[in-house]
Amino acid sequence: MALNPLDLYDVAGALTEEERMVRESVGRLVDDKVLPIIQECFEKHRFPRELVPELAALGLLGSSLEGYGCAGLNAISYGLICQELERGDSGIRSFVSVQSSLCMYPIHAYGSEEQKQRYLPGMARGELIGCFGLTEPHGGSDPANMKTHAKRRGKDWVLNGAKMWITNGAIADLAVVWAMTEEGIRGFIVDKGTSGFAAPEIERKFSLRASVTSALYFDNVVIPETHVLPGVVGLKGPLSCLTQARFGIAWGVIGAAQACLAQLLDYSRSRVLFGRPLAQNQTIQIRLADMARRITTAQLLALQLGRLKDAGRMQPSQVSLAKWNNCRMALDIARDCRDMLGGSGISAEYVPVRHMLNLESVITYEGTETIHQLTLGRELTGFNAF
Ligand code: TGC
Ligand code: FAD
Repeated sequence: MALNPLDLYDVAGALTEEERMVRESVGRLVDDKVLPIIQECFEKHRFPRELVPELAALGLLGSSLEGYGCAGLNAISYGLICQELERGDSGIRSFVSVQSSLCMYPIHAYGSEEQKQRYLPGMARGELIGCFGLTEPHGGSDPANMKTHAKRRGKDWVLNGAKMWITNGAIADLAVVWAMTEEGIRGFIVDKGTSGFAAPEIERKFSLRASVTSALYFDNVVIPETHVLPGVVGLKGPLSCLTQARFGIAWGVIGAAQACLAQLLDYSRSRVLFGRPLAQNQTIQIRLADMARRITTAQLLALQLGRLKDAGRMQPSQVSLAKWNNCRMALDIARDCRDMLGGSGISAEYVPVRHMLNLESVITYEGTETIHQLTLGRELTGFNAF
């Protein structure tokens, strides 16, 4: 029996019935609703906001959270959601990552009951959009050196500073913003329209053009105590959110790589050069085989990471290894597929160049490749080399 070139080790066969159903239903959404419009969205630099109700209807927003209208799915299901969405476009997966792992997760994990009731059901329904402000203009890799700060004034807080490269910022109804206080780093929920708060979109991007990226500015923004996340103080607050989102990215990028390889397999069979299909050349076969090897390795890594997460045993450095390996794998495959398409590789008719440009962001955000290498280096040696 011929193997599935996109799933050589039958990872699909290792899934539970529920996980398989999640993957299939998200896959259908991507085939029917994302793929027909996404290239045009990318070209026009437009986030397809009309898809948000569809994502919500399938339970994809805050899918691994319990209660508050969330689906309560396991970690592997969340990974499969990301994988299918990113097969469409990294921008759609980014939207879901930020909404679920970076905005709903901290409210769920660290928020008061009132905050959870106020925000989570609306966010699960896609009626409220969230963003996550950690990175600052002077350097995102070292968030401990945070300049955005909040000072107590009576019963309120006053927030000042700036955040940069914030996904969903300009379309967000609320921002979870991390700021330095006298007690350490704390999380603040800033509602859209709060006086002194602005979220202008960053317009000139070559990457993630179907996603909204913004700056956030805080000029004496008054935040009531009811909008402070009570459950966490310190850098571990935002870093714990990143662990959730990085897990999803490690799965998501597999989808982007699969989309590129699938297109290249078709193309290399039908393109005839020197009297034979491109696919009949040894060097082309070696390149395709190498892609399949790397995708398979990434799939198995993600699956085991998901099992560790579902068992409550996943460690941040394991997530770093997977984010690093799988982003590198996907970016290299997208670039190599672009090359094997020849001149067509730069055409909007083919997916690799869009995935390649997107993956330049994905390998950078949620911790650059270097940050994850150094995280693993620290795990192995015990020395902090940051
Ligand atoms: P360090 O001393 O290592 O840690 C401080 C405290 O945090 C704890 N911790 C973690 N907790 C949970 N998950 C993790 N991944 C954690 N990593 C560390 C740690 O145990 C400690 O706790 P405690 O109780 O002892 O205080 O902190 P450090 O200052 O040495 O920094 C370490 C480093 C460099 C790895 C960290 O700063 C880092 O990860 N930098 C990269 C920043 C980053 O990834 N930013 C991403 C911004 S969000 C984004 O990009 C969204 S894109 C989304 C999209 O569109 O899809
Ligand atoms: P820098 O930290 O300035 O790094 C520059 C270079 O220096 C990198 O190559 C880095 O690897 C290297 N470097 C850093 N430290 C070391 C070291 N110790 N040793 C050797 N090399 C080092 N952030 C959010 O908070 N929320 C979001 O929603 C969000 N969305 C984003 C969406 C997009 C499209 C992009 C591009 C970014 C987004 N980010 C977001 C920001 C992202 O997390 C940061 O870009 C990333 O963490 C890197 O920070 P930086 O851009 O300031 O680069």
